[in-house]
Amino acid sequence: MTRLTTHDIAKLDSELTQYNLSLIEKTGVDLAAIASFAAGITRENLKQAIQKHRAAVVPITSGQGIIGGFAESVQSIIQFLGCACFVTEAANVAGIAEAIDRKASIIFAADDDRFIAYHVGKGSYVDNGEATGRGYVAALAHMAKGLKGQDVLVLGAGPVGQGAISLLKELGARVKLFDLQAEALKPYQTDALVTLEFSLSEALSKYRFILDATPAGGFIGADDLQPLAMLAAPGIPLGLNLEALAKFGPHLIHDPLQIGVATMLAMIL
Ligand code: PYL
Repeated sequence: MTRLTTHDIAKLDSELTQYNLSLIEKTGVDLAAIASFAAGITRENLKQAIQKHRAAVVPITSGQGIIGGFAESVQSIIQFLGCACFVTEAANVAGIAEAIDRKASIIFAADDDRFIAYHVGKGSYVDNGEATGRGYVAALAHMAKGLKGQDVLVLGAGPVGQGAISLLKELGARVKLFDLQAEALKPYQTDALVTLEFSLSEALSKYRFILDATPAGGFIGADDLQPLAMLAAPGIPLGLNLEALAKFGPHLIHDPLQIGVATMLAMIL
């Protein structure tokens, strides 16, 4: 998983309303609708369930340490969806204890390897990778006005790609999977619903709908894609180069945290 920088999330909270409007423009629905679709609940269910919860975000100092603005950005996305949320004063285990003392029902926390939402009552958790993959497929499905029976190219079979594949299968899409690591493809070699692709350039030109779940940046050029290509790209940095971004921007879903965090909340409730 690529580690975000403070720069990646600098204006996230102040631009959430504008971001939500751009989602509606591209997909026809808002962040709450995308997250609830990914979680398999209605937007109304999400709004009702949220009222019963209070979330905490606990900063974690392990590994490369705290990312300036990360906890506050997660908090702003959760609050934007209408859920009460606070960032604990303390970090790490003291922060977890503070969250529980302050009656948090859901605890969000990320180190350099995992980012999870933990449901205190149920004792279960949701992983950001799976949630992000499902959330981005939900956005792509709305932008494409449905993916049933459609070929969808998934780049990357890591946690995000795996989350994406699980929802694509539920939607009846025909999954085409590319990954540089043969090892990552092993679980799908006997999967009848997934076709493996071995040439990136061929796959990019062959499929209109693309989910880029790789951590590689700038490897997709404007001429690599079909003229009517639609892309959902959770990966940081962005896989499209600047020329491709200029051409496909209106049909590209890409953000550093919003869809992933919103879907974590919808899935954990
Ligand atoms: C969850 C993000 C999405 C993309 N990359 C992931 C990342 O940057 N993970 C590291 C998060 C570290 C957070 C730090 C803090 O501020 O609590 N431990």
